[in-house]
Amino acid sequence: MAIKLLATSDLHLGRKSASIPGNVPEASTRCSWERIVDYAVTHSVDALLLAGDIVDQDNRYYEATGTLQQGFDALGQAGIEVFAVGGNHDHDVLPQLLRHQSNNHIHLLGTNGRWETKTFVKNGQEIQFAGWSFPAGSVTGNPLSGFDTAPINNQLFTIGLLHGDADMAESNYAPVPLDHLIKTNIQAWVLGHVHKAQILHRNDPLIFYPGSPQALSAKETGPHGVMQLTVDNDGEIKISHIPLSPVRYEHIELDVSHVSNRDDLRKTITGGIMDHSASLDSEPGQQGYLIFDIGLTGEHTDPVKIRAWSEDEIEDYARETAGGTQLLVRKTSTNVRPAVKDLAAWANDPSPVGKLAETILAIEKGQSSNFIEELVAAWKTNAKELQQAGVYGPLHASERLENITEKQARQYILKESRQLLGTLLAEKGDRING
Ligand SMILES: [Mn+2]
Repeated sequence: MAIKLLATSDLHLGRKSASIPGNVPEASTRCSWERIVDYAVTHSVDALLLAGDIVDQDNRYYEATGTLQQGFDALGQAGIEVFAVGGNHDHDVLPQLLRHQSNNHIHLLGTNGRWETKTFVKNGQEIQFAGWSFPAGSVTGNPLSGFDTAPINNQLFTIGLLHGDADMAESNYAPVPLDHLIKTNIQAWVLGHVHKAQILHRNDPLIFYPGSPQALSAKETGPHGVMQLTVDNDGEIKISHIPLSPVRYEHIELDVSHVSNRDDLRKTITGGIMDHSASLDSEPGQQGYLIFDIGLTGEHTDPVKIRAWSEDEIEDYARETAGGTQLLVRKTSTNVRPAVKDLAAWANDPSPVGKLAETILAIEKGQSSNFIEELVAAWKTNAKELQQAGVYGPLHASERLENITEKQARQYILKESRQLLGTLLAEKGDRING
């Protein structure tokens, strides 16, 4: 016999996945909560583990709590227990919700920032959970520094539940060194806060982020779902990812060098989308959405036209796979190299076209110039200001722009230079031809 568990975090009940048109139920994270509960009941799961941020801070009283309670009730009727810790978003709402309802099968561990353990028994097999909940909306200290091993029974298989930022010392969301988690004498750690599913440590102990069960925006590409764990009598643990998200975001690149008319471009886009969706290990499935960001690449004599055609093409773009998944395009970006006969010759020209040609060639060769250095510095300053702007303040570190790097700056400048050169050459061509 074995104990079967489902682990999840960061559902953010009350929020909706971005870029889904209309007011469809699949956009709401309620959809994933219902899928999780349904999966737990139909697959006879023994317990559900929630590692924080199940309820979204901004919508915590509006629609989220009723939805959460309905799921808890269905789990209770099926005899499924829930072990949970609070995260930075739901540190206050979970204790309130659990106080006022008949939720004896729901165990919120480690309230007030104090570690707590609880055992779980099934068919004579006993395991224990150790958990810590956020006492407030942010925690700058390592939550494991207050970790007391005394209440832990070392004879039992132990699973730790913690919402926090592994190996992010500067984080305001319970930064915890991975080394510290490894040394705790706990056999498995279920972590919350990071939305991408990832296994940080395979064995002794197993340490992982199950990730958010529902992808919330185009930044959260790839499969999202829950982790299933089985713990057998000998303490052997197996882990597998169960995709449940009704929406999946993908970024793809398509070469448009061969495109000579609108029809070619349409075929390229549709073909690329179909090929990519067929290649995925998991589509969102029935009544699900696969939403693409498409980067157009290659070399073309008229990148401006490519861009205009692509914008027409993706407006109201909608297809469907044989499996019933809705295919949508959120946006295209054009990074097409202008097919200029002799970019190197242009590079000596004193005109703006020449300056752009020189810049493109230098970045492509990994070289630099004073002009490029100035652009990189300006880009970095702007990116930093954008990142620190008030509107981004409430976002988690994991939701912010990626770190501002030299490489990103150069890629951005290369893309914009190509775009601008294409535009200038197209205008030149218009004048000559006109
Ligand atoms: Mn969080």
